[in-house]
Amino acid sequence: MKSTLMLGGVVAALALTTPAIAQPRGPHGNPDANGDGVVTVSEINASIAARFAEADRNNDGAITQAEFEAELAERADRMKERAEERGRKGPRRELTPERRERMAARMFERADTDGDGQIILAEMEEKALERFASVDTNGDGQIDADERKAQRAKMRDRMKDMRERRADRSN
Ligand SMILES: [Ca+2]
Ligand SMILES: [Ca+2]
Ligand SMILES: [Ca+2]
Repeated sequence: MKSTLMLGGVVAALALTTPAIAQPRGPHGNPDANGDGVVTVSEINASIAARFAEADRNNDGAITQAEFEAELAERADRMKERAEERGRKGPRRELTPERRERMAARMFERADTDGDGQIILAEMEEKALERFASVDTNGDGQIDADERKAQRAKMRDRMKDMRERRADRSN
């Protein structure tokens, strides 16, 4: 039961700190800017920069925890709206604010690699490139449809694991 309501928030949080390599479509979800079906490092960097600018609300070049939380909340709302537009049911219940805050704090910590309490673009890029490399299994600097598919399958497994672990815990 708990699994479905957590999922929206988890996906939103993942989407904020990691490039959406595996996401096929969506206003912020598709880094394949020129639509040729492969995603390059420069497309990822452009997508990260756009996301960073959006989250850095006061444009001072750093994302604070408050900015991060605000962005996360907005994203979760947007995802819910989009799901509803497509006729799917959103999470049955909202994440409680406490829960969302806790999750945001964890995500923030992970993204703030030097632990100075703010996320700068370089930190996001670094994470993005790490992830890019892990998805680009043949190492040609591009992520093609097959690699994307493999990544999506991996994500699905991860979500499933998370759900199962939650189910175990609530038993
Ligand atoms: Ca800022
Ligand atoms: Ca930092
Ligand atoms: Ca590749």
